[in-house]
Amino acid sequence: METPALKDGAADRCSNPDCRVAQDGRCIEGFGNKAECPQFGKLQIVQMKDVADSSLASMHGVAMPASTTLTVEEADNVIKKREARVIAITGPFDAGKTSLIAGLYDLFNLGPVGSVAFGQSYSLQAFEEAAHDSRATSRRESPETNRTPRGEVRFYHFELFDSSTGASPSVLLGDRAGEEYLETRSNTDLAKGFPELPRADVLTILIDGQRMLDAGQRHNVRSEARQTIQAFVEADVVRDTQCLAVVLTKLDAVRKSEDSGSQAMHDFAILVEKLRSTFGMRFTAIESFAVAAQPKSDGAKQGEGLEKLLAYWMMEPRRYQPTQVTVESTQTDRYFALLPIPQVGGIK
Ligand SMILES: Nc1nc2c(ncn2[C@@H]2O[C@H](COP(=O)(O)OP(=O)(O)O)[C@@H](O)[C@H]2O)c(=O)[nH]1
Ligand SMILES: [Mg+2]
Repeated sequence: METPALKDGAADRCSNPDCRVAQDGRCIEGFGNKAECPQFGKLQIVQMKDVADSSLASMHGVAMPASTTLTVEEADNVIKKREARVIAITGPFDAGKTSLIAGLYDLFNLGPVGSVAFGQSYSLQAFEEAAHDSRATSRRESPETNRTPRGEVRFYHFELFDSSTGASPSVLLGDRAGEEYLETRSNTDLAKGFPELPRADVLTILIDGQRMLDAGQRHNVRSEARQTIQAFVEADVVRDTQCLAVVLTKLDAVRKSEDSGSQAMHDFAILVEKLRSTFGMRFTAIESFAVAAQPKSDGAKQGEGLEKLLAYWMMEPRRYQPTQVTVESTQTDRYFALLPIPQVGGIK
């Protein structure tokens, strides 16, 4: 796996964690010209051996290969040890969940996203794989992707710095197969086995812009979204300390469709209002966003809308505090039963 090189305009950084070139301009390898250094201008891959004092390295009994996605247990260790934002990215298959994660990673490769700069990641290889897959998929006509496997949530990890607030949290993005979220509509108890939901500071639900263009599907898309949130509420896995982000994806396609684009936008706005009136008391805030994480046309810029969504994700949360209890991640029902009552504090 190649280390991802930064593109033009990227921040001055070196993938060698010992190199201070960004601070004092001196290359630790002694290269006179930064362009000659094979490490310069690459994102930093965090190896477990390099982070002796890190939250993950100091975990007991968990061996994690470097740069992959995190399990629930590993994510909990990050949450316990440092300031974190947990984002559950939900929505049906093909709504654009993996593309959203990959699109954000692509933006960080170009430099800060608004006031938010990339620090490091425990999941760099996983981001790189998602981005590669997402770019390859976006070049194909058929929506065939490397499907997110069923039965597990995977957390992508960033450490970010927000210069507007001074916060430097870990951000954990939970990704799971979309079919599983849809299945909660007929069996709400399934949602109790989704550990990313009670942990989430921002529950993010994606609304597939492409499907919203289809008059035959539009109604289904809206009712799926409402029923999915309803299932989460009935399963008691949402907290009133959480924020909800309702995200219309594939904005480029929506804008390009002259006939149905404005109808799709209009219906999306109605959906958001409906969610506010039905679930407003259940969440700290409900906000809507429109994004083009991986546009296939010139209807939107690459990554359009992600800066605003990221700013929402970065808000200081009310916190879920994981317990010290360690249980097998397969015992999700039992694990859920062990979750403590969330602590209150932070935004309202
Ligand atoms: N037009 C357009 N297509 C997109 C965009 N983002 C994702 N897609 C496409 O939507 C399909 C599903 O994306 P994916 O991220 O795999 O969805 P997931 O199943 O929710 O993870 C793929 O064909 C993507 O190329 C976008 O911004 N614009
Ligand atoms: Mg996916």
